[in-house]
Amino acid sequence: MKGDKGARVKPLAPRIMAKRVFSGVQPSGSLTIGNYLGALRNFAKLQHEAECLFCVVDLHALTVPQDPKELHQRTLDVARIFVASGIDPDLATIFVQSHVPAHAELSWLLECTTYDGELRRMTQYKEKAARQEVVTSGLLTYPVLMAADILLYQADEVPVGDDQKQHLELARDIAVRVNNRFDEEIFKVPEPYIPPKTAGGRIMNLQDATEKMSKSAENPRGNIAILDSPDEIRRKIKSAVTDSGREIYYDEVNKPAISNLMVIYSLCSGQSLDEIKSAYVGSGYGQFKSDLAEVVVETLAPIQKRFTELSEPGVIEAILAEGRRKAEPLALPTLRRFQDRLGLLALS
Ligand code: ATP
Ligand code: LTN
Repeated sequence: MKGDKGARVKPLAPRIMAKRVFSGVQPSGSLTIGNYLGALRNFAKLQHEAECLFCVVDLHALTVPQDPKELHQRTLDVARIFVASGIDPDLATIFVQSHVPAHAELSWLLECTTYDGELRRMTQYKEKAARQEVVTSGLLTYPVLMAADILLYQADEVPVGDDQKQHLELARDIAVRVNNRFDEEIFKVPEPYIPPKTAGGRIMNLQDATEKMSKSAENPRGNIAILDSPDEIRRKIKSAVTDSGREIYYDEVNKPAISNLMVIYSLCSGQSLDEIKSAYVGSGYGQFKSDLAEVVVETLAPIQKRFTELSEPGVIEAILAEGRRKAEPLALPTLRRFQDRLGLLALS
């Protein structure tokens, strides 16, 4: 966003872009540096080369129990973090999933073309279901809602972290199946945009380098939240688990914890993994961790500052209202065409 409080400079003419990009983030916890490095940072880059839609996927968060007040607050906060981390509402469309009812409508139609076996074998479903006392059918059908999000906008590309690969493959399978059934391109088949691990595609938990950092993890000690204070960041990095030995080099198999910290260091500082390795020859983990903490604090400081500025009442709400106005007309033609092909009676 350019300018002060609401004085936004509108682009002079609609931008004609060759590609359309869609991605979503759940308001299911406080966003982590994993979300930032794996997804948000790329959103901000892509907005300059594609027509981008970034969505706070509140309906997805309902697949596991949520406190209504917290969900409400987090939905606004995720949108604020989008903008604070560099997504410009004049370049990209930022909106809330439940504000465009077509997502839920298309999801139902797609559920009727998806097999239960396809959903039961999803890794994330199996992992999340194992952690719940009761498993809702929403948790099972969640990847279909994600497919609906993407297919509704005829997205060419979907920037996500590595954990979403399987869900994206399902979205592609569903698109191909529907297109084949009607012998017509009802849906564009989307391409994943997943950074390699060394470029942030899978940031691991600081307390357990075999687990991905996740904002809804029970123990927040393994996460660095984008909004953590400098002291919290220093404390969490100091207590991060390390591997045996004292040397600092990248080796995902034998040194998964140090490798993860090196990736975070590299992406926050702009230094390559080799440069970091050379800089810390003979210095041990202590110095490396305390420098890493400062690099992370410096990376997050401007985001935190912008987040606070965006907390003024009405600012983010106005951005989301405009986002919905831009998103809905893009979604409806696809929904209507699919309804028609299925034989549903048009509104008269
Ligand atoms: P939850 O724990 O509630 O499932 P999450 O932290 O996995 O949430 P999402 O809202 O599901 O976050 O994901 C938002 C985006 O961030 C997705 O593109 C996802 O792939 C990416 N992402 C999430 N965690 C990581 C991570 N540890 N490393 C890299 N990318 C990540
Ligand atoms: N399932 C994703 C969030 C998500 C998403 C999407 C990502 C929902 N709809 C559409 C990309 C495109 C997750 O849990 N990270």
